[in-house]
Amino acid sequence: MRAGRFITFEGPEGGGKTTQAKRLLTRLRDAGRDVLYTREPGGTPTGEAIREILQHDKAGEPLCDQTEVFLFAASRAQLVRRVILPALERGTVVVCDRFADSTTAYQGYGRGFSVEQMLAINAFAIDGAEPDVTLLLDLPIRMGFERVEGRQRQLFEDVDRIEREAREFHERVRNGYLELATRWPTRFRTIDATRTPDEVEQTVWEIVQGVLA
Ligand code: Z5A
Repeated sequence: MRAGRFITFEGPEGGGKTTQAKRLLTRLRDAGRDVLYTREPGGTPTGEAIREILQHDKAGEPLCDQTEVFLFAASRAQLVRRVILPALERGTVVVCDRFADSTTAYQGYGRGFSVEQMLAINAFAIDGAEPDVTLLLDLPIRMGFERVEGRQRQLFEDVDRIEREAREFHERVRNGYLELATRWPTRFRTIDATRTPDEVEQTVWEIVQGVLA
């Protein structure tokens, strides 16, 4: 039985997913909701170890594209069963920073694997744990990269493996997300992420209030 609600943030680089997920968490807590923030890849000890391999080649060898698909799916399978489903059963509102749609967008549309195959792998990994709503923070690739570069300078972060992909890869990812939003118009809400953080937060909150009502 699923008493909670499952909200995911998706989109290309620098759309403000983490910023907005954290702001939403504060709003939900202030409204008296039991909430949980998690992220992909990661969110469990196994998932965080996989994240290190995926983002920084921690295994010490270049990853094959097929291996990448299964590592994202493995991290997700663990997160769903250990964290997301138990929380939803307790009645918690789960906010997840990226989820299965990231695999369809990045490995399907971005890398060029069959989208239907990515959907089948996702279905196996999540076993019915579909989000109630997916907030797609959409913005031009150049703007997203400028924002991420600003954050990396500020926090002395490394550029990760997927961020180093060519601009065309990220354009395919963005267009892929927009196609997914057309394919599932009830679950997806596309949000103009070029606006200020406060404006985006307000739109997110209006959508989420509708979902929780
Ligand atoms: N990936 C995949 O390929 N397949 C999968 O199945 C999954 C993931 C699950 C995860 O990277 C990578 O894995 C990601 C996709 C891939 N790679 N790429 N490329 P991550 O978890 O490290 O990071 P991310 O999810 O890609 O997040 P991000 O794009 O780097 O950032 P963001 O969360 O969207 O944005 P942010 O950190 O909230 O904001 C970025 C900066 O902009 C920051 O300085 C903010 O203060 C600023 N900001 C935020 N909002 C605004 C607005 N509205 N205006 C101006 N400035 C803003």
